[in-house]
Amino acid sequence: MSTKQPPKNQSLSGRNDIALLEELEQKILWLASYLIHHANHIRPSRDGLKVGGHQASSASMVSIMTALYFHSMRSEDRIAVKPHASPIMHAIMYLMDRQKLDSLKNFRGFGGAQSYPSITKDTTDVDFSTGSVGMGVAATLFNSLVQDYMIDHGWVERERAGRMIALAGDAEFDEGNIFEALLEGWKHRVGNLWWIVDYNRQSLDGVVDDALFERIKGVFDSLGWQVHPLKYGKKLLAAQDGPSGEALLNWIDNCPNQLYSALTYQGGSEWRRHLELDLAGTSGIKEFLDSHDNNGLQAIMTNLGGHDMATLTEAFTAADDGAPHCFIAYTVKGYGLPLAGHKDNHAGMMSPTQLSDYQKKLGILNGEEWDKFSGMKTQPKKIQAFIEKAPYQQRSARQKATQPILVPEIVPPESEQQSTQEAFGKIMFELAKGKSELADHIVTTSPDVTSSTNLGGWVNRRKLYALETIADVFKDKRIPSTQLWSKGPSGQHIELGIAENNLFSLLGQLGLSERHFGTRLLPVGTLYDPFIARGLDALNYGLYQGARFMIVATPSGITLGPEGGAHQSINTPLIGLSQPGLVTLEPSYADELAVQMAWAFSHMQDEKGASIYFRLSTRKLPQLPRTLSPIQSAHIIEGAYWLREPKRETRGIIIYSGALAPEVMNAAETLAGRDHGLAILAVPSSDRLYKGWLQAKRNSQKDMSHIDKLFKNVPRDAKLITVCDGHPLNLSWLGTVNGNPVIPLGVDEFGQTGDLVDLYAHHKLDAETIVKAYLG
Ligand SMILES: Cc1ncc(C[n+]2csc(CCOP(=O)(O)OP(=O)(O)O)c2C)c(N)n1
Ligand SMILES: [Mg+2]
Repeated sequence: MSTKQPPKNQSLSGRNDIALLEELEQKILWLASYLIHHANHIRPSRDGLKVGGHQASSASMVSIMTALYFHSMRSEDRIAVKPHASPIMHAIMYLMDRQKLDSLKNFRGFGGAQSYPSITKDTTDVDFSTGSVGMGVAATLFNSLVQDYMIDHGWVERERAGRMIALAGDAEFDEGNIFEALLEGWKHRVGNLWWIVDYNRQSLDGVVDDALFERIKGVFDSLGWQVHPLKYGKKLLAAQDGPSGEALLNWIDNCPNQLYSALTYQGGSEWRRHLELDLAGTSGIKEFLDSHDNNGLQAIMTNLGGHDMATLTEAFTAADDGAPHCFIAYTVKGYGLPLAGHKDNHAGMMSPTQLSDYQKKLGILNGEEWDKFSGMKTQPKKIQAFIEKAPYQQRSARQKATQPILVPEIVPPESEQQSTQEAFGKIMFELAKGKSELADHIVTTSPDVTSSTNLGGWVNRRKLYALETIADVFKDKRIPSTQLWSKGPSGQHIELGIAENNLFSLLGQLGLSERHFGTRLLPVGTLYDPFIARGLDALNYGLYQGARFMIVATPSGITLGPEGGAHQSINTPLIGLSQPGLVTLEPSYADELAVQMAWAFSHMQDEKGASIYFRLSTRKLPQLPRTLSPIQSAHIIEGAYWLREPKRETRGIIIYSGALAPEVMNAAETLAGRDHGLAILAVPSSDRLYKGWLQAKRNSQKDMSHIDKLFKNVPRDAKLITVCDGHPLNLSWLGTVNGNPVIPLGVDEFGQTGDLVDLYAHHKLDAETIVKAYLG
């Protein structure tokens, strides 16, 4: 992988005060351990639940994080902290005067410092939320790609590029999303990326396989990363020079992870016993052992690179070339605590007695547990000055985009017959052709389904994004193709491989561009609707972080017919309905889509807005000959409008969403002669309708919700026949609004191949079933 232009180096001279860093490290470890202890043993419990926190997982990260925050990180760098090391992050923020003491005291309490770093819930400046292991690690890679995009589009100065740093647990590398991301990163030649692996050789349940890291290292090597194993600290390296040094380091190299962990837990006397036995006869070993007491022996045998300040700071300083770097930092889980090395220590916590002994050892007086300097040898003033001078402290407050980006008029494409997917493609094409701020800030992406989701026209105009210009060979050779897809730094479409996880991870970072880089992007990602499930955790992760993006999922439902059951989506409307941070829209007609898209681009920018999920279809529907009135448009945005209003004699209402509109129209035609009271309600967004209703009910607002208003004249005994190409729950909730009886039509079993006539009949979504339901 070629390296990037290295970002401007801030001078780190004079920062190399290892002793002070070591002192700070001890203070941070204390504060992190104590804030967990306080939450579990001191703060009164009102519900009897264990509060938790991870003292051992935090301890293994303490040296790395001290080195980074107080020495190596620059103000532009962004960091994803291993979820269960959040106490270390909170302690560091507290020392830097960026975290309130009250929040520490309320760790894991309501409104307090969060269990896992959270952009939206922590009050400090968190760069990446973490929690679902693997997600935060991959997020740094995608944010690096977004940074390149921002630089190439002139929104970030190249010299101000930050390093994207992930602090990962070793067991996080069991998560497949990391490897999916790595391959994608290689394709896009991402750089300015540091992944620092806390190689404590332990996971939640036990000890990690000895050889695992060799394999993982191989992956990084083959993908062009610079890999830096930080195995031995300076003391161990110095011991190497002694007569028994080589033998000693060989012994450590060959020591199984399980044994190393166990000896770390047991301490000096056990190290001695094993070394005496295993290295008996080695020249110089006796002298080596005799020259260290048990504490000294424990210190030297656990002097791993990931806890050695000089090793860490040197390695970080040397890695300033813009390339992707992976540091495999050997650490001890529970480092410096009585929990060190024990395989069951993941959720382990120091007992009050152990904590009190630890406090005494550090010289922290009773009552001074939260004091920033208590027990430290160096003068508080000197420490304070050191903390203030850390390059990280030059971070300025997050920039906010000043003005929302105006959304130009979106005209519905004209055609008597068209699908919503087609209409989406045409709208995007028109935006691409036109000159608007909106179009310039849109960035599209798709996991290998760009053309089959109808984004091809947009890409023809706005081109593919790449670091360097790459010619379109087909075009140059004058081979006719509908895809004129040249690549270059000004392109606005980021092409991804098939992994949907990556799509959502990228959208999550694109959707945070304003937070990270001060300029808002409007990301639009397309995929097939059923494969949303493939990337659900990444989708949830992006939304949890507050990212704003638009997903266009198409085709959808059983309406994609011949593609069969593996491609037919059933429960996606319910995912949309129940997912916080996401508004789900499922129009039937091109004019509805146009109204919703214009609204959606604004809503994505609204402080109280959300991300958007369009569920679109490839079925061409005869369009309704109409021009929408402002009231109709407003109703479309609210989620529903009457196609045929109810009357006093109404005994049934057909309510539908999406691609099944023709079945409803056919049923209405059949019923036309027989029943004059038939009403038809179009629901282009069950989600908007539901949320509006829920909010009004919960707030017992005097204002009626949109559905309350629409249902005002609906007779109480009128039957609601709900029709959608997805799980029937999507619309059947409407029965609870006024207690009307419901006949919920929809899909609740796996699909299969077939044409629409057979499939709709099989799933009981055809006009005949609707008529029967109405008359029955
Ligand atoms: C997706 C996901 N699965 C499971 C968990 C529960 N979990 C939290 S930490 C952990 C083990 C992590 O081990 P490692 O990454 O080595 O971190 P360490 O505590 O050793 O530093 C697990 C399984 C989680 N947070 N996220
Ligand atoms: Mg681990």
